[in-house]
Amino acid sequence: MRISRRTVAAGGWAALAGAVSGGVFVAVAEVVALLAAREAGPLIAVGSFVIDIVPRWAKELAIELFGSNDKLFLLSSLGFAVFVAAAVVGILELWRRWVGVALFGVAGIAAVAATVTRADASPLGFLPSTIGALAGAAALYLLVGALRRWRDARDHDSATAGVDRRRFLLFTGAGAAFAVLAGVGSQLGSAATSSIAAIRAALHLPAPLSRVTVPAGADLHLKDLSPLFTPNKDFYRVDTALSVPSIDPSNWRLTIDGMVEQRAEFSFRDLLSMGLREYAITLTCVSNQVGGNLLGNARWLGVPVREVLAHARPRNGADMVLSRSIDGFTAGTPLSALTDPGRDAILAVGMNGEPLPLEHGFPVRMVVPGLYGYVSATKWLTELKVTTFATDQAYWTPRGYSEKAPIKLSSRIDTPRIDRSLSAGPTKIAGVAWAQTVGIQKVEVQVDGGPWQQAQLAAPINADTWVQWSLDWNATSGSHTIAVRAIDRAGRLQEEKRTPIAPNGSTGWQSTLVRVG
Ligand SMILES: Nc1nc2c(c(=O)[nH]1)N[C@H]1C(S)=C(S)[C@@H](COP(=O)(O)O)O[C@H]1N2
Ligand SMILES: [Mo]
Repeated sequence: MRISRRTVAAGGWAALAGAVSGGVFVAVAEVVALLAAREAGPLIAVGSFVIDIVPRWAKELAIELFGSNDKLFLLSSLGFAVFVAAAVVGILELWRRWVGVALFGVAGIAAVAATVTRADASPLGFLPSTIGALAGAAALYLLVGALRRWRDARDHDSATAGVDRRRFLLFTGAGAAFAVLAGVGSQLGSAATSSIAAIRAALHLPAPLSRVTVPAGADLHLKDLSPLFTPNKDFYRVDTALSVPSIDPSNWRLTIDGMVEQRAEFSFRDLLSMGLREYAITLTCVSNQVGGNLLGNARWLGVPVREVLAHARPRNGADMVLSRSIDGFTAGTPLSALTDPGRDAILAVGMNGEPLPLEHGFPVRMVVPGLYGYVSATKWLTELKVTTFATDQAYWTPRGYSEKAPIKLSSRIDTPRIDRSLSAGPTKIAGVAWAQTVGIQKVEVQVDGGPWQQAQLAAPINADTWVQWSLDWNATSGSHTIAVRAIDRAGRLQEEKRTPIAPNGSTGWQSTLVRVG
C-alpha cells in the first residue's frame, strides 16, 4: 500500500484534533469537578489508581529519583500519556467515523470507575468524567468531521477546500484555547477557593499542659548540620495522596470501632478538651536509604492514643489497631505499642508550634515513637479499628512490606558532603544518629579506614529523638573516606551489612567520599 503525503498530513491534523479533544475532555471534567464534586477530577482519580496498583519497585524508583516531587512526575507523565493517547484516537476517528468517539466513551467509563471507587468519593463523583467525556467526544466528532470535509474537498480540487480548511483550523484553535483556559481556570479556582488552608490559618490550638524541655547543649548549631528540630517547610513528605485531602476540623470525626466494648466517636473539640501535651519525636520513613533524608524531628502537640482507646475499651484477643485515613490509606500498629504507658504514641494536632500542615495530615494524625511511618503515622486520620494481624492487612502489607516494622538503629553524616567543597584545615565531621525508644549511647567515626574514633554526642532530648554528634577533624588536601556507626543504649552496634529498604528498612554503615581542595 502506498501512503500519500496527503494521507500523512491529514493524519497529523487528525492527531492534533484528537489531542485538542482530549484537552477539552480533561478541562471540562476539571471545571465540573470544581463546581460539583471536588477531588473527583479524572487526572487525580486515575493517578491515584495508578499509585495503588504500580509494583513496589516502581514506587521505590519514583521516590529515589524524584523524592517529594514524585507526584508532580506522575501527574506530568499521566498528562503526556493522555495527550499521546488522544492523538492516536484522533487518527482512528479519521480512519473510521465513530471509532474515536467510542474510545472516548470507554475512557470516560474508566475515569468514572477510577473516581467512584476512591475512598473519598462523593455522591456526584461520577459527574466530572461523564460530562468531560461527552464534551471531548463532541469536540472530536466536530473537529474530525471538519477535517474530513476539508480533505474530501481537497481531493476533488474543489474551490470550497480553502473554506473548509479555515473552518477546521478555526474550530481546532478555538477548542485548544478553550481547553487551556478552562484547565488553567479550574486549577486557579480550586486553589483560590480551597478554604481549608484559611480555616487552618485561623485555628488557635489551646496552650499545652506540658512542653518539651530541651537540655542545654542538645543543638550543636554547626554549619551544615541538620537543625535539632526540622522546620515544617523542610520536613520530608511521603504518602500515596496525589491531592492533599481537605478536612474541615469542625466536620472531622474519629471513630474507634472493631474489637471494642463500646464504639466511640471523637470530634476535634473532644480531642482538644482532653488537654494537649507537647512531645519530641523523630519520624522516620522505611524508604530512607543509608545516608538518606526521609526522616525529621518535630515537636508534636497531641493526646496519647491510649487515652482515646481507653474510652472504647479494646477487647481481649485484639493485637492490632488499623488506623485509616480519609483517602483509604491504612497502617497496622501493634495494640501494645499504642497502650504501653512507657511509649508516647499520640494523636497529633500540632507540629512545631502550628496546627499540622495540610500535607502532614491536618487536622489529626498518628505519631508513634520507634515505628516506621507506614505502620504507624497515619495522616488525615478518621478511624481506629481495633482488630488482629490475622484478620486485617494494612495498605503496604500486600505490597511487599513487613507487617511490623520497628525503626532500625542508624546514623548519618551531614557534613562534609561529596557535593560541597571543603578546604584543608581544622573542620568538623557531624551528623545525627537515632535509636527511637532506646536512645543513642555512642557514635563512632572512621577516617580513611583508620581507627574508630568516638564522636562528641549532643545532649539527647529523649530516647525518641535523634541526637546530633560531631568530631573534630584536621582535613588534609586530597580525597578521604568517612564512615559512621552508632551504638544504642542497650549496647547494640548498628548493623554493618547493607540491606535494601524493603521489606522493613535499610541497614548498613554510611561511608562517604569527600574531596578537600
Ligand atoms: N494517609 C496517609 N498517611 C500516611 C502515609 C500515606 O501514604 N497516607 N504514609 C506514611 C508514611 S510511609 C510515612 S513515612 C509518614 C510520613 O509522614 P510525613 O509525610 O508527615 O513526613 O506518613 C505515613 N502516613
Ligand atoms: Mo514511609
